Amino acid sequence: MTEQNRNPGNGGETHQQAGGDVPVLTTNHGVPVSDNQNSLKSGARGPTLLEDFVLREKIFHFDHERIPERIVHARGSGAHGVFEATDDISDLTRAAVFTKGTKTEVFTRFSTVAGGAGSVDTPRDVRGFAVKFYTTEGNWDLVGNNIPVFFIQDAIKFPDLIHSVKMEADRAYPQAGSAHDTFWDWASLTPESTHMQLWAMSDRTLPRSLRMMEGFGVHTFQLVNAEGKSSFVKFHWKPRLGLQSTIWDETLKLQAADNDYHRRDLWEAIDGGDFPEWDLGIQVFDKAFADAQPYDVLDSTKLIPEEDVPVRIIGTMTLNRNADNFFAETEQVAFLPTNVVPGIDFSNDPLLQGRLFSYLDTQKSRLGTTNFHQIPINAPRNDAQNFQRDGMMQTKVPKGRANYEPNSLSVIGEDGGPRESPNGFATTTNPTGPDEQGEKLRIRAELFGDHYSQARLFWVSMTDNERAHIASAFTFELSKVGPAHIRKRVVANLRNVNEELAARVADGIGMDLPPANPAFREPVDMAPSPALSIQRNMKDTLAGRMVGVLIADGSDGAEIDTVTSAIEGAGGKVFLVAPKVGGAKLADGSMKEAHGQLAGSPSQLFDAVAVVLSADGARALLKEGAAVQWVMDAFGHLKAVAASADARPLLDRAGVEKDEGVVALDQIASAATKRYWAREDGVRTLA
Ligand code: HDE
Repeated sequence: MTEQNRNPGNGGETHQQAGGDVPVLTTNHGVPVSDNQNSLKSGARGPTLLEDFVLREKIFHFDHERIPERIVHARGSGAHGVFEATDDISDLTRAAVFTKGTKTEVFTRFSTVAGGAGSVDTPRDVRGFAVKFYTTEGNWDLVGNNIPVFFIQDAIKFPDLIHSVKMEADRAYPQAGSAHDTFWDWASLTPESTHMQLWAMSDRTLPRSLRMMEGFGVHTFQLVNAEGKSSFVKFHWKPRLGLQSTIWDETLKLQAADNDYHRRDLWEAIDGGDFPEWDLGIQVFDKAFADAQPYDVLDSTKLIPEEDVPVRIIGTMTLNRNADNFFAETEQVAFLPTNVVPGIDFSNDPLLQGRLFSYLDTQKSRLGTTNFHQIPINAPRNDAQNFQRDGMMQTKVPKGRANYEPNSLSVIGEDGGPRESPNGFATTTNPTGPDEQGEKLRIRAELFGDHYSQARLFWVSMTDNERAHIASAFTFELSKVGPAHIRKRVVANLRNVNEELAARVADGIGMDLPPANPAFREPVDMAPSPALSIQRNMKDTLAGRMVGVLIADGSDGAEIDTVTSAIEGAGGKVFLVAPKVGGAKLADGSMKEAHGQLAGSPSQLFDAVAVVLSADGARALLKEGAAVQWVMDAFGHLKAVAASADARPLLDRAGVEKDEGVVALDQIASAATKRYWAREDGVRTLA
């Protein structure tokens, strides 16, 4: 408990004094501080004195509070959790983290890519999905994205990609999106980015929640068993809540309603004990499979359809604890794709290979010291033991003289230090894949030249609605691109993916269809992969979802209770919205407190809505633009709209037409689990 004390000598301001169990305020060097609110002056109205070490330390520390933000993935949210291995895969890997039944502490950070740390949560952007496993054999970092492929095939192109997508160099905008000249200039000149362009323009980049997106290791890795036998592997995270995205208009409005929408959603879910879970899955295959595919498994612009190699679930991650301190943990966490453990190894994917040196370098410059691994969030739980010494901010105190290897001091009774382990990490000598070595060439393998087959695969695997969204997204982004020659090049490239897509986009931006861009390698048609569609992989559930309930003076308390218990009974959450934050005076005269005020709680924040109004209440709200918009948006964003009979005039004013998603209050629980896709305009079936 803090005892507050008014200091009469200083204008009666508040001073908090230590007492009882309350710790004494000290400087960084432990010197007790008597006054934290007044600097040392030469007389009450005189100059501040240089000798005031309390003031200087406080301000100096503050001046240095910021560290360089990540060049990419600057804006992120992190949480602690646990990974439990649920299947025996000892035939595939000797990694201890995968021993069935083993529980391993993890820290996971989700991020957007292009925006700075202070940008918003909901731009159209790829999401980072990085997990640090603190295993008994050291840290394993699976640093992936929510999209299974990447824009480029070779790490040497990464700075170009990132420079083009981040804010433009002269004007410093846009802050977080790809809808601008430089990105599309670069992308249209880089045909290998076509497949990922389709993913980026799809609903994958508009997740409803970080808890409702998949994660992918992207690259091909290797698993190595105790006998040294290796297999190729791709890693997948599958959210237990199913996949879900928002639609574009909803996303734009979400950004206006809450810049921290995803961060808040994750925090509040964990804080409320609603722990998000993902299953970890693997696609395992061998060289014979790899050699038989029309794509190169070392090419990160390609995926392996789940229909060809099913995803085998081998464990579950549960995020069950929010960070105690954002800076110390989420900001300082340093992921390194080089952090692999015995039993997991790299492949020759040239994009992965390039990442292997980048991250160590970036962490050293970002965190300012070669000892960044000693920061608690980065420190392995099995204690690092080696002869690396000194460096800035060394926090350990190594003992003894032996800081070199080999040494023999232990024989004379001194600690000779750590020794190698026969079970330690050893690069596999049994690479599963194309491990050709040869002349030194700046070159890529033959099959890397196919830039369109999997973009086609993605297109044909979408539902009609998802295809409409992709065409609209290209149209939107290209509408933000000034130079006509760039727009033309993007469309010329899309003709190699699908003629109808190209035609829709050309029409959308008002352009004649340009000749197709010559394909370096003729694309092949692959069988559709339903696993790639979000709409097909949504779950009809209220778990993890929130229903907004609009009430006003005169609403019926019994109706509110019915709706609330139906939603909560189905595992959802209720958010009561009223014109005044204090709540509404119900029909029986009692006051019902609201969770939020109408203008600050637009319906895009919810997965479905219910409108519980009396005839007078509905009449009053007809004049409130925010109320009409609330209902109109919920309907337009394809959500269930449940309403009391008396609320109908408000629904009519909002243009709500009757369909199976517009229901009576007692139907809310089942209606709210779905989106009503038939409401969308401009959706055509695949030609
Ligand atoms: Fe990254 N990437 N990346 N990346 N990346 C970084 O490391 C880089 C790539 C990914 O939450 C940086 O700590 C290169 C693919 C995530 O802290 C940097 C290349 C994938 C995160 C870097 C890639 C990723 C990063 C910036 C091309 C998906 C955030 C700050 C070879 C598999 C991790 C930092 C977090 C972060 C470099 C490509 C995912 C500069 C050179 C492919 C999730 O080191």
